[in-house]
Amino acid sequence: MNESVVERLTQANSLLVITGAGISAESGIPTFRGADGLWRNYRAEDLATLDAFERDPVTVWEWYDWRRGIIGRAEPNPGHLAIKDLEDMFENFLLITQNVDGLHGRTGIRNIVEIHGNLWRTKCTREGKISMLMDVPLRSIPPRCDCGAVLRPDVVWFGESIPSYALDLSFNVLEQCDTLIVVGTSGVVYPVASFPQTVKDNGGYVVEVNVEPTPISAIADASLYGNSGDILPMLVKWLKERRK
Ligand code: BJW
Repeated sequence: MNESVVERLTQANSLLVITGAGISAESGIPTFRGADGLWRNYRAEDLATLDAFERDPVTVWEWYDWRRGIIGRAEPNPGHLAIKDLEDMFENFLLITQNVDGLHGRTGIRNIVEIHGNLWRTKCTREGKISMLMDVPLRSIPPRCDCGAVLRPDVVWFGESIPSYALDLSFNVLEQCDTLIVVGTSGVVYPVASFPQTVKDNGGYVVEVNVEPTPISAIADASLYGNSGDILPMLVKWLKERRK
């Protein structure tokens, strides 16, 4: 582990962690891009847009039903647990996750923004009512609300706005955060892709954890290459030793 990274992290006043699909890869959940990515078999614009859903809700729900099956059997991995440890170590802490799998929540983490929603929640396409739907597999596709309207997953698709409460909280924390750890994201989907640059512009320190370089590597102060389930627990261990 890079000594100066650990040293710098011990001095953090306000720690922000951002995660993407890579943090859940070691729980057996496919990422979106890359060799075994979800987009390899499906075109994003066929599945992750409102247009696609309105055209063919059955195909879109079948994709979510398949993913819910995988995620329902998955457990948080050492990377998720290490981020919960970081929350316990830093007074000012926020996790912004792009993941909709809910695995961070299952570690008991409290300060979390699920910026792209959660695939265990549904939204009524008529009334906008939000509900939980835990059935795996789904009993009927597409699932319907009590009012008879089709339900949609409560997630953010391409071209849709991030919910304002999630965006406001993220921007507030971005403005005051002095240290960012960005984990397992390809850094190509906005607005989150712009967050590391915002932290840099405000004079903050950015550490990237990924198995390979990404566009974020060019602006990060340090890049730690390897599995997040190995690197993050090691980082926590070193931080704890340094604080003794
Ligand atoms: C490991 C590992 C291990 C593997 N350990 N690492 C500005 C400029 C250009 C375009 C736009 C812009 N602003 C908005 C846009 C449009 C669009 C966008 O960003 N397009 C780009 C593709 C160019 N953004 C939006 O539409 C967003 N809305 C918005 O901004 O509203 C306002 C607006 C709209 C339109 C125009 C302008 C403004 C909404 C984005 C919603 C994204 N939704 C999805 C689906 C969510 C639901 C679902 O899951 O079903 O979110 S798409 C998908 O990508 C998903 C992810 O959260 C997101 C990011 O992917 P992520 O997490 O980075 O995964 P991967 O697979 O790409 O990367 C995995 C990484 O892990 C890799 O780097 C691996 O190396 C690594 N890894 N194993 C560590 N073990």
